[in-house]
Amino acid sequence: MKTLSPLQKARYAYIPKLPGMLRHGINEICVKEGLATESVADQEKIKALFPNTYGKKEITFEKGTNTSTAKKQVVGVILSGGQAPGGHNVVCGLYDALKATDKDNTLIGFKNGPAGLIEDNHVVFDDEFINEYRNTGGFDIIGSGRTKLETEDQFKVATEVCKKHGITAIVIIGGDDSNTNAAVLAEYFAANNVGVQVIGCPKTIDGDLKNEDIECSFGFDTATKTYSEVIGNIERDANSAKKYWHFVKVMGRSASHVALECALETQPNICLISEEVEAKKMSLSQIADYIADSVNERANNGMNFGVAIIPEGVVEFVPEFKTLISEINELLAGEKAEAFNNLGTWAEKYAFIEKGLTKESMEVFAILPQGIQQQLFLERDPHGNVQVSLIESEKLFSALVKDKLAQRKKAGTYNGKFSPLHHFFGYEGRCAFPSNFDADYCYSLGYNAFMLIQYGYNGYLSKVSNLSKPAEEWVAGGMPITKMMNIERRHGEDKPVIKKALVELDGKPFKFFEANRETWAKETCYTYPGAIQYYGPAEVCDLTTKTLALEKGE
Ligand code: FBP
Repeated sequence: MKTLSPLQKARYAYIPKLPGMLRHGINEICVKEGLATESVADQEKIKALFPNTYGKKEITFEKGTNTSTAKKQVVGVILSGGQAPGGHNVVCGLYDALKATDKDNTLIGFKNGPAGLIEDNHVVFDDEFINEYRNTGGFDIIGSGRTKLETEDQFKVATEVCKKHGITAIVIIGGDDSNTNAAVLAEYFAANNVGVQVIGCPKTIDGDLKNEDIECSFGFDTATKTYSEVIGNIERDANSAKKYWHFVKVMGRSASHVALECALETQPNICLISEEVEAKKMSLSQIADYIADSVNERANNGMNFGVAIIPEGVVEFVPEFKTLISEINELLAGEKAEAFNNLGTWAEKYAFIEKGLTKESMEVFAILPQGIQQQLFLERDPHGNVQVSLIESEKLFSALVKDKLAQRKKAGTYNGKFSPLHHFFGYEGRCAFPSNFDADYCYSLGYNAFMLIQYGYNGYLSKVSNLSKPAEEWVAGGMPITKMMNIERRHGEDKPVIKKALVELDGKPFKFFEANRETWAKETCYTYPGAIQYYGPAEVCDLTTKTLALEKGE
C-alpha cells in the first residue's frame, strides 16, 4: 500500500492555473499567426537541412472560434534527459486537453526516455494513472533517459512504432539536445510523409534553453528555490556560528544561471560565474586570490566565516584547465590508457604524467590537491573524456584558497582562521514538488502542446510567455524549433543544434549581481528565502525567479 504524505494529498487537489487565453474552453481557442522565423545563426545551412520545417511562422493562441480539423488523436509522450520539477504536470496538461477535446483520444507514454519509442516500451494513460502524478515532482510516471534519437535506423523504427499504434503526434519533453532531436525527427517525418507531428516542451533545471520567446525552461524555478532555501539556511548557520566558510557547488552542467539565481536570492559573499571566468580568461590562481581577498577582508573585520557559490561546470571555463584536460585526454588516448592504469603506484603515475604534459599544463596540474589530480585520471566518460561535473570544484577552490591564505599569513597580511566546509546541491532540487509557478507553467505547456497538435503544427516548441505576470496574463503559442538552431562542431562534425543560452555578461541579472557583489563580499548581507510555499498569498507563493524579473526589467 502506498503511503501519501499530507502535502502529496493536498497537491493532488491543486488546480494549476492556465493562461487566460486557454481558459475559454477548447472550442474557443483560435490561432493568430505571427512572422516567419529565421534560425539564430547559419541560416542557409539550417534551411538546407530542414527544408520542410524551416522558416515557419510563430503563432499565438487567442479567444475565437476553433477552426482546427477534428480528428482522433493518438499522442505519444517522452520525458528526456535530467529530471526537472513539473514534468508530470506537462503530461497531465497534455492528457487533460486531449481528453477535453475528445474522450476517445489516447495518450501513450514511452518509458525511460527516447529509448522507449524505439523499443516500443509503453503505457497507455487513463484517469486513475494520471491522477496519481498531478502536481508531484520527478519523472517516475514513465521514467526518463538520455538516448539520442539521431540515426536513420532509429527514425525508421520510430516510424514503424508510430504506425503500429496509429500515433498522430509525439511530444518530447526535454532540454537543448532532446529538442534538437525533436526538430530532426519532425523534419524526417515531414520529408517522408509519415503523418506524425512532433512538438517539444522546454525542460531543464539548468535554465539554458531560452531565447526571446522561451522565457525560461521549466524546473529552473523550483530547483533554484530549493537550493536557495538551503543556501539561506547555511548562511544563517554561518552567521550564527561565525566559524566556517561554506563552499557550495550547485548544478547546471555548463551555464551559470542556477548559481547566479541562487546568488540573487541569497546574497552570498562570493559567487563565481563561469561565463565571466572565461571572458576574463581567469586562471585558477586568480580565482583563488579573488575568493581569498573576501576571506581576508572579512577576517580583518572579525568575520572568519562566509559562503561561496561555485557553479558545477566552472573548471571547464578556466582556459588553462581546459588545456590541461585536453592534454590529459591525449595522454590517455587509445592504448596509452592501459599503460597508465598498469602503473602500480601514484608516484609512478605522476612521473608518467609529468613526462606527457606540457610545462604550462604541468604547472596547473601541480597546484591541484592530490584528490582532484586523481579524479582527472579516474573518472572518464564512454568517449574517453574527463567528466568535469564529477570534479569536486568546491574542494578544489577551498584548497587553493587555503594555500593563498597560508602565503598571506607568512607575508603578515592575514591573521584569520579559515575552516572550510563543502556542499553539493544538485539532485535534491531536480525532483522537488513543483512550485506553484512550475506546476502552472508545466500544466500550461502540456495543455498548449495539444493545441499545437490540434492545429497541425510540426517541429514547434510549446511556448508560454509573459511569465513574470500572473498566469491570467500569460501568452500561449508556439515557436518553430529551428529558430533556436545553429551549426556547432560535435565529435569532429558540423551538426545542427539548439544554441545553448549562457549567462549574458551584459544582461540585467548579471549586471545587478556585478553592481552588488563587492558589498556582499565584504559585509554580511545574506537573505533567507526559506522553503517553497505552496499555500498562502500569491506574492509569497506564485512569484518566479529574480532572473526572470530582472530580464523583464521588473
Ligand atoms: P538536462 O540538461 O538533461 O536537463 O540535465 C541537466 C542536469 O541536471 C545537469 O544540471 C547535470 O550536470 C546533469 O543533468 C546530471 O546528469 P545525470 O542525471 O546524468 O547525472
